Amino acid sequence: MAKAQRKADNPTALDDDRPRPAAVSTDDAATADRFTKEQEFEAFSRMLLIRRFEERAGQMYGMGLIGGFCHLYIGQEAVVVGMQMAIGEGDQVITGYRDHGHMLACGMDPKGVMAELTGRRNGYSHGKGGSMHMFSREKNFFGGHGIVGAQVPLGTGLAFANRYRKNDRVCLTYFGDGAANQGQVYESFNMAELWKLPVLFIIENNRYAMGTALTRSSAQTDLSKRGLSFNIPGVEVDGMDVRTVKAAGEEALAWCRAGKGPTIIEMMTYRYRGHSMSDPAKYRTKEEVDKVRTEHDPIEQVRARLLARKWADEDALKKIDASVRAVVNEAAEFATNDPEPEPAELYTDVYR
Ligand SMILES: Cc1ncc(C[n+]2csc(CCOP(=O)(O)OP(=O)(O)O)c2C)c(N)n1
Ligand SMILES: [Mg+2]
Repeated sequence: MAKAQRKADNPTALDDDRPRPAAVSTDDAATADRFTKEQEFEAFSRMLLIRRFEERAGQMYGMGLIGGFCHLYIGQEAVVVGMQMAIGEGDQVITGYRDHGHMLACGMDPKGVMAELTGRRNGYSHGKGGSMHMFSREKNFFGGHGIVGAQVPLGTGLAFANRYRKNDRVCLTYFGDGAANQGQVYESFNMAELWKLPVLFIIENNRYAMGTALTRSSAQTDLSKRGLSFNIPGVEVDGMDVRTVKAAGEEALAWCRAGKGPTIIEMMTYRYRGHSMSDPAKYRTKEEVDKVRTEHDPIEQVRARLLARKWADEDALKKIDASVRAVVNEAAEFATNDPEPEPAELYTDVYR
C-alpha cells in the first residue's frame, strides 16, 4: 500500500497533535517521489490554472456576476493535480461542491466552467446548474454534488459498473473531512470492500467543515483509519506536496486495479478562503491561514524547487503565469458576454 507521509513537525499547530504537512522547501527528502523537470513544470502550470481561475471566480462573485453558492478550492490544488498526474485513461472523478479545481484538472474547458458559474447558455449545464452542477462524460467527470457525502455512494456505484464491465477503470471519489462523518459513507465502504470494487476514496482533510474544526466534530480525527472496521486500508498523505500526492495515488490506483478492492487516502490539506463566498471565517485566525499560505503553499513549493534547480528563472515563471492568466481572462470574458439561456430552456432537461 501507499506509504504514509507522516511528517515529524506540526507546522500549523492546530488543536490536535497529528503530524502536519512539510514546509515549503527545496530539499528532496522524498527522493523516491522526485519529479522530473517536465513534471515540475506540468504541476506548476496545472495548479496555477486552478489558482488563477478561482481568484477570478472570487472577483466575479464580488462583482455580482456569479450568483448562488461558490466554494473555492484555493490552497488544495496539489491534491487534484497530483492525482490527475497519477490516473490512467478512463478513470473517473466524482466530488462534492468544491469542484472547480477537479473540473479543470480533468481537462474541462475553463470557458464552459466559468460560463456555467455566470449562468450563461454555453456553460456546461446551459447556465441552469451553476457551480455545483456540472458534468462531462467526455472527461469522465461525474459532478459536483451539493449534498454532503452524496458522491460517495455514487462513486461506489461507478466503481460497481467498472467491475461489472471488467473495464479496468478506477473511480476516484473525493470527499471532505466533514463528509467523512456521514452515514452513507460507511454503507458505501461496506459494499465497496465486500464486492472488492475499484474505488479510491480520497478524503480532502482541509481541517474544517464549514466553520467546524475536525477536532470539534470527530471522535477519530485520523481519517485514514475510517475504513479499518471494513478492512479497507488507508494512508495519510501530505496533500500540499504534489509529488507525494502523485506517488501515493499511483500505489493506491495499482491496488484498486489489481482487484484488491477499495482503499483510502487521507490528503492533509488546507483551504485558504472561506467555506463559501459568504463565510465570515470567525472560527480561525488570520495568522493560522497566513502561516499555511506562506510556509506550505503547494504552488510555491514547486516554484522554489524550479528556481533552486535552475530549471527556471523568475522571468520564465512569470511567462507561465501570464499565459495562464490569458486563459482565465478569455474564460472570464466569454462568461461575461455569453448570453443567458433562452426562457424556453426552462423546459429542457426536465424529467417527469
Ligand atoms: C447532507 C448535508 N448536510 C449539510 C449540508 C451543509 N453543508 C454544506 S458543506 C458542509 C461542510 C462539509 O465539509 P467538508 O466535508 O469538510 O468539505 P469542505 O467544505 O471542507 O470541502 C455542510 C455541513 C449539506 N450540504 N448536505
Ligand atoms: Mg473540510
